[in-house]
Amino acid sequence: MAPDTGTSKFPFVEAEKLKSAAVVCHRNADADAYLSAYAISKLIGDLAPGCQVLVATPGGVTTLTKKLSASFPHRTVEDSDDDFDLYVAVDVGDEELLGSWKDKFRGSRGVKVLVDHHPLREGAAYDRVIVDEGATSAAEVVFALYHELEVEVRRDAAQALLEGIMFDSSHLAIASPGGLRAVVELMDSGADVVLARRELRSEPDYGEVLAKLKGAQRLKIRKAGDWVVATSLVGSFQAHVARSLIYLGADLAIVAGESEGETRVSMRSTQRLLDRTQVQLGTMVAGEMSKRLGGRGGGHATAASYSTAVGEQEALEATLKRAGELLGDLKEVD
Ligand SMILES: [Mn+2]
Repeated sequence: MAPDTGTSKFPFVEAEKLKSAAVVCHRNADADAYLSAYAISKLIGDLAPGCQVLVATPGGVTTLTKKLSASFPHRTVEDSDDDFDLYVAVDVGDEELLGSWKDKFRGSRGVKVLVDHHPLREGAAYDRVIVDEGATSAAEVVFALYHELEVEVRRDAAQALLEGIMFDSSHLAIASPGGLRAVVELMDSGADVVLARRELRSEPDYGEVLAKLKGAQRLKIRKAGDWVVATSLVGSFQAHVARSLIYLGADLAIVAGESEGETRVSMRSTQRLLDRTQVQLGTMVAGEMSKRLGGRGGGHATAASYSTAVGEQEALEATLKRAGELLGDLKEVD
């Protein structure tokens, strides 16, 4: 349970005793994770000016995050041998995504806090949890924290949070009401939405473009009643390919691929499919499949993934079978 730190508010350590903190993103940190971590670091700096904060990005960052880190520079490490007074895990979802930091958390004397918009997993080793599953981004949760603590959001943190929200909400298209309210307040704090759009634009990544086009080339179409299910096999960028297949018009996209002895299956569905069928990909497909095949997985209602040791073909077939159980018999379309 939570160590008695004498304070019930974030960061849950008295300011005078808080000398070192690590804000830990999920593996391969995306824009929401990194920018939320950046804003949390600023918040800790405001609350405990004597604290040295670093951002940890286990396994590195995405190409876009790398670009963003030039606009939002912060001392960043992948691993560390140090122990910290405070650990804040942000946007992580599955604890496995903490990489080398997972064991570090378990062995540490420091206070461990989770700030997230993914559902909390049972058995996770946090002392304090700040989770809002209704938020479309971790950045919204961080913004709410500033609000609750009555700390003024300074312009650079406001810009970071705005970009985190926009990144995780398809440029606000799927933003929650709380997310939209946060955006207005962040603009009042000096965040610039035109700048945010420009900064979030990424250079095309040749590997990603190739994966998406190959994914389209290898596309298989099935129907379950009126639902269109698209599947494909690619060695990398499975999530990007699945999202592209949704843009092309599929209701459900399942994309599998093997690399480094592991099969990764990513899936996306439309909001329409979720609304009409109540099929939650994170729990009902990815979570369920990782139980059936061995592995780990989870995610959101319309975006989820799992990894497993079985081959890509077997994983894809098994996932399709699961889709059939939930949506009705699948028929191949020529
Ligand atoms: Mn996120």
